[in-house]
Amino acid sequence: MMRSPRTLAVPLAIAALALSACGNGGEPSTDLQVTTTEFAFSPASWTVPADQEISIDITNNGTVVHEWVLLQPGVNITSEADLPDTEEELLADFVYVEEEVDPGTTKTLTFTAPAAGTYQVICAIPGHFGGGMTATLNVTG
Ligand SMILES: [Cu+2]
Repeated sequence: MMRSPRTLAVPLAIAALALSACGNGGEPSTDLQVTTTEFAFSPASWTVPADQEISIDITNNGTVVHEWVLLQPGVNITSEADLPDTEEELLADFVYVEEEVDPGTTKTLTFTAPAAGTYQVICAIPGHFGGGMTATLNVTG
């Protein structure tokens, strides 16, 4: 027996509500969004499939420049003191991919998702991690 369109409509509506309420709702997606403010990412977690091309629209609703910085596999910081002193060391040893966005603007960052795992996202502008700008990228295998 085929399901009638009517019986499908309710589960689909519930799924759509869940997606709009919590970013990508824990389901892997290659098309992400984030809003930055002082001092938070919203949402603060995303789920993507491993090794796929990912696109994230980063909208800065704050009043100062913010960054979306995906840290390298195995790198987790608990305070800004864990970050190196130079931009060169930061890029070489900590950053997987990053984008910087001016207030009131949106940029789209594309990158290839790393292997399955849990990765930290931060804003590396001084004072912002300490203010609360940390988030999680979950990569599913
Ligand atoms: Cu910031």
